[in-house]
Amino acid sequence: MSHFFRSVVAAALCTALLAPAQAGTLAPPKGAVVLTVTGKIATTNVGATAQFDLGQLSALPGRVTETETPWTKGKTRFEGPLGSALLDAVGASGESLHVVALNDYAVDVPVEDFRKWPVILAVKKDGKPMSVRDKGPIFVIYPFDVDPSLYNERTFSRSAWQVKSIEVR
Ligand SMILES: Nc1nc2c(c(=O)[nH]1)N[C@H]1C(S)=C(S)[C@@H](COP(=O)(O)O)O[C@H]1N2
Ligand SMILES: [Mo]
Repeated sequence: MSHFFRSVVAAALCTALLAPAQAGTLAPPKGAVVLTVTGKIATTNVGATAQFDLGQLSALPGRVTETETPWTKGKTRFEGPLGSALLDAVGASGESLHVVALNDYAVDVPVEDFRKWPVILAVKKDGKPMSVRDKGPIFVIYPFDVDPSLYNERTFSRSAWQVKSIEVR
């Protein structure tokens, strides 16, 4: 490679590594909005918020987490977008996530949790969307299969179900 091209590549890498949360683009939701993200985000689609329908959430990079939980019997297969993919989709730049559920249960989840572990925002349980009655439409599921030490009360309190909104703080 020529010196010139090496410089160009080096400059591009520096830009990519040093860039703050990027303001990407996010299409407006087409279906029913199931999640609204507000706060310290660079990418929005409805006013100052980022709103998602189920299709948009399912289109993000995701994971299947097959695990037991305190709220289910036997092994259950949860599937949904990675928390880290959601953070990237909205260009999140805060430290903490104020997660609020339909029953107004709220919990503060460190952004670090979503970066450190493949936490998912499950939108399917055993292959099917979850009704509100069945803790849907969104259930925060930690990777108990990857790190069994996560199976503790602190994680359980961060395992919000019927999630409706997240404020990045
Ligand atoms: N939507 C919603 N999610 C929630 C809660 C809640 O009240 N509503 N409680 C949380 C807390 S504090 C814990 S410890 C566990 C409680 O699970 P349990 O009700 O089965 O004991 O779920 C968490 N997720
Ligand atoms: Mo709790």
